[in-house]
Amino acid sequence: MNEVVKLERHDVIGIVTVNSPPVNALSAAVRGGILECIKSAIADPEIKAIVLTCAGRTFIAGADITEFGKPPKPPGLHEVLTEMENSPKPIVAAIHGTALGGGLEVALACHFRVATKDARLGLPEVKLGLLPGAGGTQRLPRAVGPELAVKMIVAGDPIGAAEALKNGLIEDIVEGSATGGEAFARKVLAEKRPLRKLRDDNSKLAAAKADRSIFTNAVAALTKKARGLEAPFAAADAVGFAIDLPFDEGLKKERESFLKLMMGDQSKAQRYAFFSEREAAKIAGVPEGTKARNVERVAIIGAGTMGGGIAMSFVNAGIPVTLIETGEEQLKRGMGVMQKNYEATAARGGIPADAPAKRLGLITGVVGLENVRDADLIIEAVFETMAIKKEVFAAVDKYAKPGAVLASNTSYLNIDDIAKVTSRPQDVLGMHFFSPANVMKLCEIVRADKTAPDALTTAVAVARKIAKVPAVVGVCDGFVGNRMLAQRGKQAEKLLFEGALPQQVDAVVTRFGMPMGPFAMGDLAGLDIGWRSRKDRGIKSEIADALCEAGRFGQKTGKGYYKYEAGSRAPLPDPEVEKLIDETLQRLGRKRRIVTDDEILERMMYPMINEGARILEEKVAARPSDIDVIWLYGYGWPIYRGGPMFYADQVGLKHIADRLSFYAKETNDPSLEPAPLLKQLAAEGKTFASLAQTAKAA
Ligand code: 3H9
Repeated sequence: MNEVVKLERHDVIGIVTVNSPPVNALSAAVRGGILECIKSAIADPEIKAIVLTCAGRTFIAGADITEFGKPPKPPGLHEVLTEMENSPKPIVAAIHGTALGGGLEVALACHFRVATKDARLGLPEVKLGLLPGAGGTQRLPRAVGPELAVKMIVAGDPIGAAEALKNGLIEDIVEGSATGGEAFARKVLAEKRPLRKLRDDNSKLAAAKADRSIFTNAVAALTKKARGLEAPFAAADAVGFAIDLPFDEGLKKERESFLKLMMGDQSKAQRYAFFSEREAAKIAGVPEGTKARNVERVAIIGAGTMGGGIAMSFVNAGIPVTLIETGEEQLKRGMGVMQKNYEATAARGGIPADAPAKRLGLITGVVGLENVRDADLIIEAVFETMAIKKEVFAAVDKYAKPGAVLASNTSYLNIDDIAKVTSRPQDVLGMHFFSPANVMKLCEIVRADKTAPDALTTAVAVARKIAKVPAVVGVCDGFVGNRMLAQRGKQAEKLLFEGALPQQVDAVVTRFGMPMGPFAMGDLAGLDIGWRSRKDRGIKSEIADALCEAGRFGQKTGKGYYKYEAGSRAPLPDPEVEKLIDETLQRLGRKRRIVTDDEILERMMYPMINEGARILEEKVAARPSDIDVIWLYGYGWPIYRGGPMFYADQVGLKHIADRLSFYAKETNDPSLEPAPLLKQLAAEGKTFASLAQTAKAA
């Protein structure tokens, strides 16, 4: 009927097929096409039942997110769904791939739903800072009951076909979506099944109407971790409307909440994060069509905390790993840690009971670097010392097969220097995982001077395959994330010398939405590491040094910037630390002043943003959004604030540049002077986002 939706007739069955790659999102053309095809099928006297299905890799994956925030184009999705639900002829949604968001809402407006066995169905709008806006919050509870519905809507995670069948979301599991849907439609006709309009079916709401605690308990559990976010709470309220209000009223209130969230800052930031993550997978400067090399086996050198976590990430994705250590003892210890970790997850119900054995079975533990021979990708995760890394890479160069990608998991060392000890610098790059590597999603892919485009493409593809979010960065000390973090650390420390306390600084940072402040983070990592490194380099940091001299190494000694009760990781403010800070300042002849929370926030955030601007100037990151992805997935930056560069654009670059100049003078710190790029954008009244647009236009 139009270029993206067509209607065919197989005798009495009308087949409406959406074909709008890549994910059949509900653009205006798709909405218009569906509406027209459904109307035609209803009008065609030969057609007795209708199947709605999709071509390509998936059923409709949702509304077209790129249309949000722009003037709406007709027809609206509601109009399409009303036409479908009111059809006098049965409509069967035939689902394969993912029926998500508006896609599932389309299916819920059909009278029947069938799906292939690997299909996934869900309402993930909350992850974009939204709630389902086309009846999902009203129809899903009527299909599966409010308890499961609120779980699916507030957590946003899809369910599989088997669970969907068990809970009444679909009627049947079929072999192929189009053929299975057609066969099911014939069955509906043969059995003269009555049309099931979910809007009119309140049977599954009765239990929650009678006992509201079923619903409220589920909501309380789901929103426990939603600190700072608006959408999960609005979504839970909307499911409540389904229980309390007639369908049409619930629908109206759902729509109001949806529009409010869509226009709000949080959803804007979350939609930006969605596209930034996908943009980051596109490597700047790599010729289009560059193919990734084949990776079937990975060797990981080092079975310590990082090596073990990386190994788990690969086997979790079903990719076999050769885990290499220098001795049996180290190997045994590393394998033991992984086993314990898997068993704890299985005990919590996070993975099936047989998963630990299966996953550990994919890891072959061996001693000796010659065992890298079979691997297509080799990741070095040994001690962070250049001399050791060089030794390992020289040996790996001897044994690795031609074309294998050689990656270092270093968090700051120069990959160019590492590549030089091999005869194949084109195959060498960095894959910087974040601790705990089996949990944290970020992987900074470090492009060295001579790294070949297809080696880079391989690293990015592999990272995505193991469910990491890759971001390509250039060589520099600390790469993007840790380099910016160092600026924050420097200011945090200075704030203590001016009168702030660790708990005040950390509270400002956590109130902003970060999971942890710099001092709690220091206690977690261990303060002795920095102390030793400062001693080696002949550098002093009076407060941190004094803490270490008093045996306060952080969580591992039960005290650091905070004190910790036995067995607890909760940081407790410690008067002894305040005393120690006072004494240190007195010794240095300094006076404490009142430092406001506003100043703390500015001095925690703006120097990092400034460093981000320098990183862009030096082209260590290709796009501001890549920097944001790094902070979102590597450091727990709150998703509803989009990332540091997005946040900077919201605050205004002129304000940030002015404040940095002010602090540079006020605290006598020339490193705080705004970077030339920041200054220039501020002067021109531009944003960091404008750089991405210029780059795209180029
Ligand atoms: C909604 O539905 C609101 C309604 O309740 C109310 C309406 C009134 N729109 O992820 P991939 C692009 S909110 C536009 O790499 P995969 C994506 O940017 C929506 N574009 O593939 C990428 O483009 P490019 C609720 C979209 O196989 C390409 O498709 N739905 C959309 O790894 C491939 O994406 C969701 O939140 C979209 N909705 O994963 C689902 N979706 O190639 C969001 C994708 O230029 N989508 N694109 O970079 C997903 O979760 C994943 O894309 C999906 C496929 C699982 C579908």
